[in-house]
Amino acid sequence: MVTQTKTLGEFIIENQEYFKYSSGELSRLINSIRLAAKVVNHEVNKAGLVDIIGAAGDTNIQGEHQQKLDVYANTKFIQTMTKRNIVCGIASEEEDDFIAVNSQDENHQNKYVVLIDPLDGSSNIDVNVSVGTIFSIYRRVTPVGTPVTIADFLQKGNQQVAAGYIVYGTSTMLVYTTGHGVNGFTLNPAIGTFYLSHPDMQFPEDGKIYSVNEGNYIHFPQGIKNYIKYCQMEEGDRPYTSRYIGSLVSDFHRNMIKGGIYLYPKSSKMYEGKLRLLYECNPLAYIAEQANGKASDGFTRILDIEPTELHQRVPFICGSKNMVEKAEEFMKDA
Ligand code: AHM
Ligand code: MG
Repeated sequence: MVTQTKTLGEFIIENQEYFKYSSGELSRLINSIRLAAKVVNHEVNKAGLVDIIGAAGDTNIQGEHQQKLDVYANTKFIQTMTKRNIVCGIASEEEDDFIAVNSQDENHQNKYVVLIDPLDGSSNIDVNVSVGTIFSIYRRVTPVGTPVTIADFLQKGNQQVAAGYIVYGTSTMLVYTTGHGVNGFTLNPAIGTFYLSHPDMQFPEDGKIYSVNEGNYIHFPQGIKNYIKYCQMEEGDRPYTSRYIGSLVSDFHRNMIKGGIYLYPKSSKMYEGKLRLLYECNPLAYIAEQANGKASDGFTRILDIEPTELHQRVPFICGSKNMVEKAEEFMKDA
């Protein structure tokens, strides 16, 4: 048997021609994310040794101040992406405002903006549960040659040119799309190379897994309550299985492979929901649609929502197409 061993680097070069603007910049940008992912992965893997080598806030043996992992990941991704002349601005969950990145000649020639959640689910690190990075890439809408503005970041998700995530799990994977399907790459940590392990990933049309923080049930809208009861009902292929890691990337990743639905609805405690539109929901919604899945806020397609602010929250229902449509029916009828 001949096993294919295509690396992420090879895949990026081979698929460059599919990019709408194939100047090579987007490929270089994804390459820089690949590099930062490996550095962050190395640090995340050492997290369990924190008591031995020093907790966040301590000073390590070299006299350097130990950083919290989410701060570390934020710094590494920003540093790596700003070193190349590709990105004109970055927005991050860790930063209150967007960061304007000047090209070396300071002529504002860079064309792309990136929105990123550098380490999502970071509260899970202490208990050795998977965490992830989520990123979203757009072309700027303001003219090249002028400073980047908030308008470059507040674009609808349907304008994304690429999106992806890294899951730091039992193995580390990078999954991304540039609008031509979704491909997953697994890191071989021994040699630091990502290999194509999951070509053309697809959500099964139907699934049997529902993922929601049921502890909040009492605060959910009636439509969501009714849908959860439907999932638990003995009928046909139901009751479904409940699986909730509480780490968005991991829950999404499992549901894409096995078939399932993820719900983070609004509640009487969180009126807008919890998850962030621009760097959590939009990128995962784009990946879901590219993988034959669906993403909605219960009524509207996530990718069609008009953003109004950088850290905006939205209700998020995402996963296998038929399951999301069923949940939307319950929302409409409630
Ligand atoms: P974070 O961005 O502060 O890490 O929060 C996002 C995380 C997601 O990974 C996860 O799906 C969700 O919060 C879990 O929230 P809850 O604990 O309320 O169920
Ligand atoms: Mg987050």
